[in-house]
Amino acid sequence: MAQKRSYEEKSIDPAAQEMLIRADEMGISTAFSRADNLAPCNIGGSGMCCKLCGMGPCRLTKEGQTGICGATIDTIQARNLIRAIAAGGAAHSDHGRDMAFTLKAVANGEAEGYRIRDVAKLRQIAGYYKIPIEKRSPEEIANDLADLYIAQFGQQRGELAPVVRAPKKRQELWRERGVVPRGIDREVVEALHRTHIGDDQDPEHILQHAVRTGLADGWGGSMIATDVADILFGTPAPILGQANLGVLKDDMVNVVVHGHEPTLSEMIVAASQDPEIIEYAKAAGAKGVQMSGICCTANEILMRQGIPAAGNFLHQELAILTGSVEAMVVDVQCIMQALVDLASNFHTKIITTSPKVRLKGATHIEFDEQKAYTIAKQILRTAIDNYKYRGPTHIPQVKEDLIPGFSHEYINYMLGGSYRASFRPLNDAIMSGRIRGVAAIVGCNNPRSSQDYLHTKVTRELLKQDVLVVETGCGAIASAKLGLLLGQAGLDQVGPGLREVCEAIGIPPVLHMGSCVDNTRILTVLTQMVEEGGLGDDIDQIPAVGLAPEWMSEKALAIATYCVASGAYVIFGGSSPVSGMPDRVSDSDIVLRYLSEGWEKLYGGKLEFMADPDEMIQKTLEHIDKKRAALGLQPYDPEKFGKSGDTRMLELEELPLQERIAALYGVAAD
Ligand code: XCC
Repeated sequence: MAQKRSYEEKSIDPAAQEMLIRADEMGISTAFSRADNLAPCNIGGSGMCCKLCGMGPCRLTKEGQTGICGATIDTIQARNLIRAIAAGGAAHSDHGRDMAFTLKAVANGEAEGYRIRDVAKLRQIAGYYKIPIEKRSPEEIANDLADLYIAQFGQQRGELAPVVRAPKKRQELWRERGVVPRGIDREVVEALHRTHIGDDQDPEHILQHAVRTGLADGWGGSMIATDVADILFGTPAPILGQANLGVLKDDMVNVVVHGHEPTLSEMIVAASQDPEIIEYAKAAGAKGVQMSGICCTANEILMRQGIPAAGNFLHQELAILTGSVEAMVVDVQCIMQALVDLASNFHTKIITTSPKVRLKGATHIEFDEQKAYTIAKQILRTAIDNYKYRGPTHIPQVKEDLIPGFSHEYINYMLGGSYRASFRPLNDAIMSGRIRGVAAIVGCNNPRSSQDYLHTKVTRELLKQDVLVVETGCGAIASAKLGLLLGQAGLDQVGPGLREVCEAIGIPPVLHMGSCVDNTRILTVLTQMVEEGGLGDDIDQIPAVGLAPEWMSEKALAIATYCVASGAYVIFGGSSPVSGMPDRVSDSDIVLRYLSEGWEKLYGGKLEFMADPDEMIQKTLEHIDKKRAALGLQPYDPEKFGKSGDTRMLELEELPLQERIAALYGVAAD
C-alpha cells in the first residue's frame, strides 16, 4: 500500500488542505486519499500491458519477452500510446463537432438564446477558407462555415481545411512526411484499426500515424471548437475574475458548472441573471444565484464573462465538501464518477446534461440547443429548489483575483494597439533578450503529485528567468489560485527584462489563454510570430517550450503530439506511459527514443517525460538558449535590462485594485 501523505503534501493550496481535513473528519474519501490507498500498476503504467485481444492480457516484465502474438514491448507501448492519443483527440474533436452543429443551428435560427457575438472573427475565419463574406449576412457566412467545419469530421480524402493556417514551411513538411490529416474521424478510426490484433506492428510506423491523429485534433477538432466558441460567445479580452473555493457564497444558491463545452454553461450564466430566476432564488430565501466553474468549463466562462472559477480538476470533490453547492452541472470530460457518492453526504444534486455522459444516481436534464435557455432555467430552478435542504457549510475563505482573457487576438492588439496590431513588439523583445523565450504551461492536476506544486514551481522559476508564460486549462487555474495571474501583482517575482516588457505593455507575466481546446490559440500565436519575422521561418525555430507538469488525461497526450508535430519541445511531468522497465537500456528503448530523438529529426519538436521540476526548468532554459543561438540572437543576459518603469509601477501599486486594472488594461473592472 502506498504511503499516506500529509495535507501539505497532497496539495499546496490552503483551500484544498482545509477541505481535505474536513473530508477526513467526515470519513469521506477523495481522489487524494484514493491515490494514497491505490498504488498504480507499474506494468500498465509503463505501457507494457497489452489487453487488445482475448489471448491476453499480456503483462510483460522482462526484456525480450513478447505477448502471445509475438508483440514486443515497443509495439505494445506504441499501440497503447496511439490509442490514448486517439481517445484524447476524439474527446476534443467531438466537442468541436458539437460546437459546429450549434453554429449551424444558430445560423438557421434554430438555437434558442444564441446569437453570433463576434462577427469580425466570423469574417476573419471565413476568409481563411475563401468563404465569400462581402454583402452577406453573418448568418449566411456562419452557415457556410458550419457546413465546412462539419465536413472536416467525415472527410475521407484530401487535407483538413484549417491546416492552411499553419506556417507554409510546416505545411510542406507535413506533406513530405505524409501526416497531413485527411479527416478527423478517419484518423481516429485508422488509429483504432491499426492497433487491432494483427495489424500495424512497427512501433515507428504506428507513431507516425499518432502524429497524423494528433494533428487532426490540434489543427482540426480543437481549433474548430475554439473558433466557434469565439464566434458565438465572443473572443476573450482581459476581464477581472476570481479563483478558488472562497468564491462560493453562504447566502446564495451555488451552482457549479463542470466539464468542457461552453454551449450550456454560457446559457446557464445568462439565465442566472434573468430577473425571473433571481426572484425565484429570493423566494427560496437566498440572495440570488452564484455561478462558478470547475475545469475547462470554468475557463470558458471565466475568460468571457468573468464568472469565478471554484477550482481545477482536483477541486471538483472539494467544492461539494463545502456543503454549499446546490447543484454541480456537468457535461463532458474530466468528471469523476466519485461525485455522486460524495454528494450523497450532502444535499448537492449532480446534474448530467450531455446525451453522451450519464452517472448512475445523478439527475439527468438533457441539453438541447434548440431550447437551451429554457433548459438552463429548468436546471437553475432545480438548484434553487434544493437550497432549503442545505445543511451546515464550511467554505474556505481563500480566493485570489486574476485577469484571464488573453486570446491571440487580444495579444496581437495589446502589443500594437488598434491601428498597428502586431506581434512585432513580442518578437523584438525576444530578439533583444528582454524576453528570453516563451513557455506554455498547461494541462491537468494529478493526485499522484502534490496539487498545483509542479505547475507553480515551474512557472515561478521560469518567470524569474525572463521567460514569458502562457497558460491554459487546469494549469492556468493553479496559477490563478496562487495569485500569479493578477497583472502587476507578481511582477516583483519576475526577471528584469520580462518585467520591463510587462510594464511597458501592461500585461501580467503569465497570460491565461483559455481552456484546453484553446491550446490552438498558442499554435496561432506561434504561427503569427513566425509570420512577423525575425524568429526563423517555422515554429520549431522559436525559443519556446510546452510543459504539462501534472498531466493525467489522454487529451493531454493528444495535445503533446500535435505540439511536437508543430515543432515544439514538450515536457511532461509525473509518470511516463512509455517508460518501460526501470533498468531498460535506453538504446533499446525504441519508443522513448523515437518520441524524443526520432520526432525531433522529423518535426523539430520532441516529447520527453521527467518527474523532477528542476530538470524541467533546466531543460526548458537549455532549449530556449539553444534556439536563441541557432537564430543568431544575442545570448540572454539577465543584467542587461529592467532599469525602467519602476516608478510608474509603484504608483499603480498604490491604487485600489479596480482602478489599477482599469489603468493597466483599459477595461471596466466589474
Ligand atoms: Fe481535464 Fe480541461 Fe486536464 Fe483539466 S486540464 S484535468 S484534461 S479539464 Ni485540459
